[in-house]
Amino acid sequence: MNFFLLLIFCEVVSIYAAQCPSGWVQEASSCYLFVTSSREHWTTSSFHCSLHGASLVEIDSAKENDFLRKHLTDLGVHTDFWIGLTDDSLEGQWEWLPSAETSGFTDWAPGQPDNGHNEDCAVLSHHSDYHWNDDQCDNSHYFICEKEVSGDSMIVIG
Ligand SMILES: [Ca+2]
Ligand SMILES: [Ca+2]
Ligand SMILES: [Ca+2]
Repeated sequence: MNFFLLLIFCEVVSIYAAQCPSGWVQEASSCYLFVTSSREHWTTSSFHCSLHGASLVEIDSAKENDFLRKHLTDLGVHTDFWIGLTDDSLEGQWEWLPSAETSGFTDWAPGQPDNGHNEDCAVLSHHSDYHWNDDQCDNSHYFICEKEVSGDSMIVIG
């Protein structure tokens, strides 16, 4: 490989490497952080994501849902993860926060959401093959943050 080609190759690598911060996983136009360092209440999880310029994950499509479920299966931590879905403001009306988008795509586990113990926050449920379950918001779980892929590095390279 001559030097010029090597230079192009390195720049292409740096473009892709720079898209998500270290430790985040890129899929389509989003960066995801799977937080398994501490278990937090739903609200605290949301706050932790905001410190990263992100939000709890908002799942818009079957494709995104499949990616997350596969990634959690591959992680092999066998526990629930908070997602950004809540019906805390109006029982039974599920919305994504902070975007306040009403849920379109859903993937509830059979029999869920059941508001079993006044459950107003959603998890990807390990016991249900990472389909969704509503859980009590003050239970402590790992969580997933999501933010848009940054376009800044593209401008620098260009
Ligand atoms: Ca999303
Ligand atoms: Ca509820
Ligand atoms: Ca439930």
